[in-house]
Amino acid sequence: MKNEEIKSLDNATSEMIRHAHMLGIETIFDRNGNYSTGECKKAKCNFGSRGICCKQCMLGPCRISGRSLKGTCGASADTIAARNLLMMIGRGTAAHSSHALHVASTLLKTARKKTSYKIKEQIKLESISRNINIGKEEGTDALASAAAELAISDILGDEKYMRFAESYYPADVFGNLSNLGVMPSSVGRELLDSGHETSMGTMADPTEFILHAARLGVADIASLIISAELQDVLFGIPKLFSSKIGFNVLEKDKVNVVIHGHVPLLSEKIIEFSEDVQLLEKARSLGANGINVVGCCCTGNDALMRHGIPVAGSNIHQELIIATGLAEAIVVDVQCIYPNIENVAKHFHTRIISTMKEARLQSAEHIPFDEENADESAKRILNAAIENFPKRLNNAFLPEEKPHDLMGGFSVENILDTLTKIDPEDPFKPLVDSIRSGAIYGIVLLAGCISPGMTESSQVTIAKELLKQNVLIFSTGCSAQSCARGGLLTPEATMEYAGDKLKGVLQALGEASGLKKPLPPVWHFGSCVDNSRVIILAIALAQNMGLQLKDLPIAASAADWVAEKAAAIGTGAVALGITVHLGRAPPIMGSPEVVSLLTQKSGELFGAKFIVEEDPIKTSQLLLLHIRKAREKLGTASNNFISDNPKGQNNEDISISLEPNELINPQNPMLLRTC
Ligand code: BF8
Repeated sequence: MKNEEIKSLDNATSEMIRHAHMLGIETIFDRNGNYSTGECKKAKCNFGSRGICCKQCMLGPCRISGRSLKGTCGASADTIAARNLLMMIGRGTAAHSSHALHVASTLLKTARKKTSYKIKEQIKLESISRNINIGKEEGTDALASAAAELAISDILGDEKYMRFAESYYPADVFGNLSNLGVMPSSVGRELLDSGHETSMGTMADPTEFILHAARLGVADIASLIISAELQDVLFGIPKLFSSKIGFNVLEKDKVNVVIHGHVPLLSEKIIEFSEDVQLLEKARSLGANGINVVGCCCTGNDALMRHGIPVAGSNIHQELIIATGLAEAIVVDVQCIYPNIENVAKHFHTRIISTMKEARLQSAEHIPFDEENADESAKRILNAAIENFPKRLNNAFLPEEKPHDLMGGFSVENILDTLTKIDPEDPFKPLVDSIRSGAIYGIVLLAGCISPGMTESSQVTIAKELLKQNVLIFSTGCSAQSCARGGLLTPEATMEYAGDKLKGVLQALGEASGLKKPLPPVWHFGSCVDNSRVIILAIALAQNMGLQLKDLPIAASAADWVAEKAAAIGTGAVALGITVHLGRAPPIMGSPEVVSLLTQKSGELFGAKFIVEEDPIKTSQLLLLHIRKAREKLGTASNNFISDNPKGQNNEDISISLEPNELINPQNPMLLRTC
């Protein structure tokens, strides 16, 4: 990676990359550089990135070009791109629903007294039970069993519709999706069918592929709901915590245990046993001043939301966390775990410990996690980390930059608690009134990943642009961590970045929540699974405003998305009626038909669509335009209209240079880089 590219990252990351280089360690930043240099500006395969490479069978691999407009079997570019997209979304949905299955199965075993977990949120369990219409069982364990069994059936069963989808989505959305044939039966059924349809010589209709992709997206979001809701039952509803983010949350005098991945079943136990008296004594006997658990990626987000555990880094930082030489153990569960961490660890004493059968690494040690013996698994891992402390090498390094303060742990429940203090009779009223008056001009969810290719944080730029315009920002996943590194998750950020009207709202909410400071302008809702919290909140908001979801002045943005899971969530959100911005085009640009389905026809079908734009400033303008159109329907478009946008225009003048035709033209040089 070139020096000038390193300089354009945040200071701590740049410093850690330089340190890794000095030690001869290769990271994602170098490997990404390998794909951005040479004769091509982008050495990535154009056929793959446009979705028109087909390797379904041994007639190929085939790729669509000026010479061959069809695969050997005759499949068109549209068929190939749509089929590839369905497979991508299928993998994302499989990841999320596997997570949901682990959680549901643990809840079921807990209700049957086969685990050491406890049901922490009886009231939430009752509310979930009412939602999914199983309120007749007697007692907590019976209710928990019934909810868990239903969740498992949603994932593996064969009912007409997923109950968590049918009961959590609004009636109008359910009606529309079922009319379109986009309500999923079970995730397993949908994945089986998609595996069949995408097999060679089966489905060839691009529209049917995309409708199936939407069905999987809808199933994906129902899986997120299952995970987040049942995790709350087991581990508690998130609370507002002040914490920190940055490499320097690792502590030189303590045993550092990094919890990384997505499913918090084991990490909850690791956090619990990090306070175990015997283990702490053992750590002290080996010269450590305690056990310091820190997070990475979404397991980190989850631990932050429920325990205030600090975050060391996001997906792109996992190798650099090891390069500090301070991690005794990196404990991984599933998803977003980059295989090279075990190579980086070879330069240090760090033990990489895989724990779940779905995510074994090539040579890392494996301590299997089994929910029926969760305490033993956690203790074994903590013992391994403690025993590793004296083996720390003499090459520990931390960047100069101190960790950033942040506040996280937003949930539907704690927002409602705060609103109830303002209006006990009608808690949603203050929020609804603020939106109608324009004090909150709109709401944008910044979600998804970050990539090594971005030289500055798109999310931070978008957030700052929107906050000026009094748009409230929700955030999840690595995007929330990016906003935290950009200093946007603090009360002080409200004073610095929010427009005056939004500032007033956040000050009132901060007072009501007992903070004596404003709430931060970016509300960190947790991991990517917790996008479901935002969707549940949006559904409740729509109901309280007497609107459909698709008519709310809200949008979502995955400005730097990387994972298949992001594609699944985004597609599900569009199907539910939430317009989604993507900062990079999905691999579909070789098919005008698929592009049109996702960016135009989806508007007719679902009332929402994908917007693709790389530039963060243009993105904020596009999102504002979307919100403005929604406000026009509310009859409130001119409220609170802002004039201090970058070009000094008022919003009426905002010109959006990315026209739909640009998007659907596969010859668009912006999106089609050739040698
Ligand atoms: O689920 S944001 S890189 S860590 S996929 Fe992964 Fe993307 Fe990060 Fe969490 Ni979400």
